[in-house]
Amino acid sequence: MELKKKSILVVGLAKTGVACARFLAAKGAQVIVTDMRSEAALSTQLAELAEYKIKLELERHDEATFLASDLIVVSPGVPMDLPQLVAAQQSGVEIISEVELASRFIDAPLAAITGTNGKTTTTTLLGAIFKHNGYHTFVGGNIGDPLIEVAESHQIWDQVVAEISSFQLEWITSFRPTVAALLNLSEDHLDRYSSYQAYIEAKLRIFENQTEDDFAVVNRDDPLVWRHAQNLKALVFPFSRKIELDEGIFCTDGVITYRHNGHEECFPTAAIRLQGVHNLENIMAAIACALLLGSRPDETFETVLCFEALHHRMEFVREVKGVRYYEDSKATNVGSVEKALESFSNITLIAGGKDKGGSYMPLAPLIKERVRHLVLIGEAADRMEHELGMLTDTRHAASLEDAVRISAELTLPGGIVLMSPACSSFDMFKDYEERAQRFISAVKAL
Ligand code: UMA
Ligand code: ADP
Repeated sequence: MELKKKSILVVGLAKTGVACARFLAAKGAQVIVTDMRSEAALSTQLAELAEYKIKLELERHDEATFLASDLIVVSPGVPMDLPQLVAAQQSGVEIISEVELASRFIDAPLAAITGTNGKTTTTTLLGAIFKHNGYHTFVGGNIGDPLIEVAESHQIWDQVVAEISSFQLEWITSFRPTVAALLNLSEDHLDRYSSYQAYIEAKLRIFENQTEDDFAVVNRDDPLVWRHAQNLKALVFPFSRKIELDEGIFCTDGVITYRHNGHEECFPTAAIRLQGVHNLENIMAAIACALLLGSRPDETFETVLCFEALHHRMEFVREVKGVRYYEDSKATNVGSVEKALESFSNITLIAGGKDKGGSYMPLAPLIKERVRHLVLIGEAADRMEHELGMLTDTRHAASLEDAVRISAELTLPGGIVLMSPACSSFDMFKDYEERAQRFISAVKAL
């Protein structure tokens, strides 16, 4: 792909925009960056670009600049229906996402992981497996380090593992993972998409450019995923914790079995540290990707055995007066909260935050069965009360600290206080990590 002297517009100047602008400028492109934020708000990002010749258009998106560009590279946080993007698309300007740009410069096999939940856990585990197998491995994408850094690094990578969000897939044209995994599908990001179907279609684009030389690792137990896996061009490699498969990976009677081309590998699950049925799914998906891309079974399973749960995903914090406190700040949608509620009983649930537009009703059976008290915070509190409040004792709290205090008063010894919000954190906190730390501090202060 020739970039020299091309006029390239980068939309959004956070992590992705900075990495793209740097990469493109180093390749000799004439780079313009546009962001709705001000120069003062972007001082950190601008400092990172100080040594490059880059034109800035801040606090506005100028349609004329979009239309005059040879290529537009869009950050994931910028919605597809931005009027300036729509106008540029209509006038035939090429528009791509950052992962599309990156993939055009990646030579190594690419394992791409998507799904509503479990992406970060699976991506991290797969990266660890490859590294333990001795591969020089880049791990990035939605997990934190933009994928374009693979190309920027000028290193020769043996494996590239990318966590991929629906946002990143919106502007792909040739992005083609050697192995693409779809872990599950449930409602999320309905503040960005016009419908659940639109979100699903964005996610399914991960398979769009694959051929019969590639693999699609898919959840056989998720009816929606399995239905959409029927017409893929790639070889479908299912995982299941319910049924035995002739080709694929499955878990029965405490043994994970991998079967491919008449070859079989077995791994007993008893000594695995990562707990929960959802994590068993993540583990099987990671093993499948690893073995399909050439990892050795022994090193792969050694990594699985040692792998611990990542922070802020159903993490035990402390026991106070016979009540156990768990923090699940990364549970930002209904699908992940369902897994948390399935893991405990006698629960005081702290939930709420920035509403993403989906329904909370799928939680109703588990709330009714397992949640004794529901303590609500944030912008979503009223809607959650409206949809779930009649099912259990429900309270409102003015802050997270208040919610912890109310929960401590309400919960009897033997009970569980679980913060599993079903919402993003941006109404009250910088991000889910800050929300987690605030919860941990409040619990430690009890
Ligand atoms: N902006 C505009 N105009 C707009 C919208 C946004 O100028 O209309 C600007 C904002 O002012 C801001 C920039 O665009 O300066 C934000 O860009 P961004 O949101 O894409 O932020 P990045 O830091 O580049 O982070 C992105 C991903 N963010 C999102 O998808 C929202 C990060 O995923 C990812 O780690 C990073 O790229 C590296 O690949 C975060 C995320 O929340 C963790 N992802 C969602 C999720 O996991 O649920 C999908
Ligand atoms: P993601 O990167 O997709 O957000 P994480 O691994 O960070 O996934 O986990 C996010 C939340 O989802 C946590 O609350 C975690 O307990 C839960 N979770 C992890 N894996 C799964 C899965 N396979 N199915 C449902 N929920 C999951």
